[in-house]
Amino acid sequence: MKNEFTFDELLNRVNTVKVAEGNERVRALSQRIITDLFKTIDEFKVTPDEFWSAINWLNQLGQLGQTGLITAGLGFDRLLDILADEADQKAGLVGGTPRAIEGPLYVAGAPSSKYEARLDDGKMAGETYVMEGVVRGLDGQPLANASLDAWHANEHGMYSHFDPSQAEYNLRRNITTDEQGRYRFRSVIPPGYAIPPTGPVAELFAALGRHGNRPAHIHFLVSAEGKRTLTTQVNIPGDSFLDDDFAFATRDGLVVTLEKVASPAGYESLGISGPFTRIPFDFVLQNAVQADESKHLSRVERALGA
Ligand code: MBD
Ligand code: FE
Repeated sequence: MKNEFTFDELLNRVNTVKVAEGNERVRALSQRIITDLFKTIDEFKVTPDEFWSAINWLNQLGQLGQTGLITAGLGFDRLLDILADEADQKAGLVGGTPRAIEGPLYVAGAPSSKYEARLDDGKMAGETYVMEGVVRGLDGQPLANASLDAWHANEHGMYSHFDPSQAEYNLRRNITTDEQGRYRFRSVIPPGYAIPPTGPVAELFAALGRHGNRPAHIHFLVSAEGKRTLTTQVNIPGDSFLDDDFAFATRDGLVVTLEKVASPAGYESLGISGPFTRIPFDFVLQNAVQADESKHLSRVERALGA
């Protein structure tokens, strides 16, 4: 037994000490990350004050539930999508609506209805829109009984559940497509999103000299029997952050077109009584390769084996 260590001896000891096999993959990944951090601290001469302020920052981040904001802002969420796209390409799984990151603000269990829904509570300021279209397979066939979750921010760029000032499930709904695979919903066009102005995320972005803005967007989780569940977002055209998203999540094929509609005819059941903006959009789902790909699950639900 020897308890005096050099840098290399300590690193080796940390990375190899064990009383059981543990999990081989967890051991390999943590060895790599610990080694990289040891080297970073040494090469950059990280001081104890710097190290402990970073640990305090991490604790704050976790306490505030903002880890998912940091993963998005540092590009990890988009990285996973790029790697998934590359793997799909190699496997010949191409076509359909492109995936886009889920983000940290999904909430399961939104009120559900057949074919149509209203997302806003009638109090949100802004431009009324109806987004509508068909959920299809790659063969173009409409998918009846597909399940579509839609969620977006309010006029202050805030999401219900995370913003206590909003009612439960405000601007969040689930829609089941009708026999022709159609869906439609009414809401108010959201503005962009900005990270909370104070706190650990704002501190890091200030230190990096970066902004924390996302262009206006609407999130979707879409699933159907035998199809691959799609997580995506569409963007509202004209936003100044469209090509400068802090989460690197906007995609070329996902900027919608806005149509001005003068007459509410045909939209009365959504409570529309005057001019509105129509957003036509079809979702195209790939075939599922494995059955569990069809489950209507968010990223964490999937990871935890729901
Ligand atoms: C959002 O609204 C969002 O969609 C992402 C990806 C990160 C932070 C806020
Ligand atoms: Fe969002």
